[in-house]
Amino acid sequence: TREDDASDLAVQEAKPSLQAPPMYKVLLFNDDYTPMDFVVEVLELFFNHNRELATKIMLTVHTEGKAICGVFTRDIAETKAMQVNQYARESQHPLLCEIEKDG
Ligand code: TYC
Repeated sequence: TREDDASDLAVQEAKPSLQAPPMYKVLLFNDDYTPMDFVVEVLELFFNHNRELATKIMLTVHTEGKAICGVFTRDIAETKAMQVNQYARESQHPLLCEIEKDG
């Protein structure tokens, strides 16, 4: 309406965002030294997985070389990977976590 056109000059109207944000996989990689219990703890602490799923993901990493821990927007994925790598370093384990664009 003419009133709406006029009020657009002063008021920012909310517009629904139609595009889902790009998603990033957080991957955990196998190594020969990190204890299995530590990897399960990481998956519980940083990804909120229960013991059963954390154990399954850890064993997938152990046998396949890597596995997906979760899929997040870029900022969340980067933060989780940093937190995991920092905790592993502090604990003197070589565990490696990386992110990869989904799709
Ligand atoms: N391969 C390790 C071991 O035998 C266990 C392990 C699992 C390490 C998953 C890293 O991301 C990992 N102790």
